[in-house]
Amino acid sequence: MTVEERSTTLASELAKAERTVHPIAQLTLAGDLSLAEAYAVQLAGVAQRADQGDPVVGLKLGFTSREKARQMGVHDVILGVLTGAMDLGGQPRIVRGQLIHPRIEPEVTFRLGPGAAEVDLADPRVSLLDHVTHVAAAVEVIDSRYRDFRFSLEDVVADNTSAARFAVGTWVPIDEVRHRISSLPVSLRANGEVIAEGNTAAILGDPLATLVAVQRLAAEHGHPLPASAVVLAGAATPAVVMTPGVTYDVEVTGLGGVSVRVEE
Ligand code: OOG
Ligand code: MG
Repeated sequence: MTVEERSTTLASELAKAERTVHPIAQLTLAGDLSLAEAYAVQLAGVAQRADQGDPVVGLKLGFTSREKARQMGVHDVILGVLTGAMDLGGQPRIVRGQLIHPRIEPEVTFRLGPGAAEVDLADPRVSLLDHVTHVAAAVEVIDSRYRDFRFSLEDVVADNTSAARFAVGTWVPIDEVRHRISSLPVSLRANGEVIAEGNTAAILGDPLATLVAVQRLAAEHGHPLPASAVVLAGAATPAVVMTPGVTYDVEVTGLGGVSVRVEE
């Protein structure tokens, strides 16, 4: 089997787990997988989605919060891809039975201007930071395709960083909040009760710093960057298991909020 064939095969196994809502064993239990190979599996999966009419709409970072990385037992920042089908849109709802074991994360998200898609991310004179136009509060719903939500760094990279769904609050022009985005309180409520609290400072010390990591990893592994990309900066608190019948509200003080409901 060639390297490409192996990537495609492993990507198909992960896609099947997602489609059938049936978790699989970690890939690294069956054989060695380097980080570069894991990114190749991830990007093979993204190419399969695109072939099926589900386009790339953005990128996401994982493990940008130390607490979050500790929760999952990993040690490095990872990059994943967001596609159109993951966007929950204006009335965010999770349909029971479509996801394996969803968890919710309160996040901050950036929007890049259309020009960002044209730049050479490997060019040291280029800075994705200069392309940020808007910022918003966001929800990410992660759903590992691995049994028990357990994985190594390579496993979770191959599984597109557990990306499953996301919802974005109202976009705010970056210039209105640039000076205070590095330290805003973040809360997550379940049916009105606070279940997690954090601060945007937990996201690499400053959520804007994530653009540097996105650029580095995207250049290194060959990630696509669409026009007007959405970039999820990473969770500000550890992820929380989602329960049917519960409405979750994320609030980033001074930036906005977004809610998602899990159907009964
Ligand atoms: C990987 C995804 C982590 C974040 O915001 O840190 C992530 C996982 O924990 O399953 O999205
Ligand atoms: Mg996340």
